[in-house]
Amino acid sequence: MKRALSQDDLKRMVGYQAVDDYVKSGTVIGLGTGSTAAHAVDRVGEKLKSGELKDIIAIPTSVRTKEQAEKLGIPLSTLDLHSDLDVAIDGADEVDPQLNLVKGGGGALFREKIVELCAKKFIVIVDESKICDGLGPGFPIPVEIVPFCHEHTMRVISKLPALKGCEPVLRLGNIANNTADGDKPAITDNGNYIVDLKFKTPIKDPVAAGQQLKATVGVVDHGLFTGMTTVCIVAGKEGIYIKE
Ligand code: ABF
Repeated sequence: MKRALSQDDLKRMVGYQAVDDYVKSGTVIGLGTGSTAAHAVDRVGEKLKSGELKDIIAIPTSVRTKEQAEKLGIPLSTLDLHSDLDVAIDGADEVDPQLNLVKGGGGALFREKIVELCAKKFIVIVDESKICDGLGPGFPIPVEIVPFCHEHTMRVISKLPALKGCEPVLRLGNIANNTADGDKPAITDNGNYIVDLKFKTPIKDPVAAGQQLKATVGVVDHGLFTGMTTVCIVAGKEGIYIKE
């Protein structure tokens, strides 16, 4: 009897597909963070080992991804040395009909954003559970803030007009854990805190929400990735499809 596909099978399918379709020899690539992106990183390692891919330089978006890539023997660099990437591949927490994203459930949103903005193509890989009609209620919007006066910054965020109705919750515990456990603030790879903004209804204007967050002193960056996606590769029980 055929085994039903698990969520991890779906994540692996899109991770492999993205590498097979978009990563060419002799290019500079951005490696995302999270359990879906980890499959793409594995695939790059596998193809380098078999000789199918050659002369890749990869920029990781987190310490976790850097460690995974090192173990696989993927040659790594930084944005300081390579500002122009051919392609970046990463997962997401939510994808809306305009391919705007919520990212940062894994706490790596700042490095993800700075790397993915430098890529000519940004390929988003998700299983179907991440597709939504509007960003906000399905997954809290993570915001990276500096620890100094963080309670003040959280109050300021809760009053931003485009974020009306949000409840800011300081993330506790391990950075990769988006359920608040532990009693100490989670610390990002950049030494900052993460605030998860909870919404009961979809954000009306994700671009304005992102702009207002970015203009707030104390905010490093936020998990709204608007207008960045080139294509989104989605895996559902019926197979893989592309949204662009
Ligand atoms: C990263 O990993 C994030 O920006 C997003 O928060 C998360 C998605 O996690 P997963 O692929 O494990 O569902 O891409």
